[in-house]
Amino acid sequence: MVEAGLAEGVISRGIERGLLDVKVHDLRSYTTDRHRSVDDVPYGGGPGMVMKPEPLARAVEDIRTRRGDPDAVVLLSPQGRRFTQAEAVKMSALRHVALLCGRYEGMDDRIRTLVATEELSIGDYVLSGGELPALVIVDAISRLVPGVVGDSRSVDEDSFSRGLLDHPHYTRPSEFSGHTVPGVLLSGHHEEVRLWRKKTAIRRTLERRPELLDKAALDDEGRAMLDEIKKERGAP
Ligand code: J9Q
Repeated sequence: MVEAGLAEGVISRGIERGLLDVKVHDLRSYTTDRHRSVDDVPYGGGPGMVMKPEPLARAVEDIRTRRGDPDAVVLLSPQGRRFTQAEAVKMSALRHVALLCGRYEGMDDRIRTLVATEELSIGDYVLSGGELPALVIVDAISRLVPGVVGDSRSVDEDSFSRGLLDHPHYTRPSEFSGHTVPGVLLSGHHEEVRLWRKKTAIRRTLERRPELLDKAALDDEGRAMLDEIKKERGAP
């Protein structure tokens, strides 16, 4: 599943261009028993299986030997702190990150205390394992590595890099199913287009994710727009 995700889109382009180096390690190849067991019954009883610590610890040891010490060993789990764009920015500055994907009901907690340097969650939903969260994190980090995304303006203008939701986008035709494109976008007035996009982004953020505005670093112009929007909407 992870290999399939790495072979597509922005990540595969970054790997092809030598800007990213991503290696997937199969836990089963770090087992020593006949059945190549990566899980076992939980101490204390109960349903489900728990991932054994030894194969994971051996896998990280192998990473240290082959590729040098990682700058972070990240355990993906619903118990982790939330992975945000700010986390992506911090991680994109690291040279080497190891992502540990748990499966089944959980992982022996000594992997967290002895091997992991941090624990991250991509959101509050139940998944079958950490593989898709790991791919999400690789994608978010890869886009921030210079050269991976062709046009760096796309990265700078990306929704969360400004702390706001995006404004709407349109392309041809100018009328589709009876719905037209806002006139200002057809006007050729670059400054008016800039102001419309900024104000629309702020309005959408206020309507859909008001909590983002508390953290967003609005400049004087942005704050004036927010005041205008609130006046237009009337008393809350
Ligand atoms: C390993 N649900 O969920 C959200 N972020 C990470 C996870 C997760 C999960 C199950 C196993 C990670």
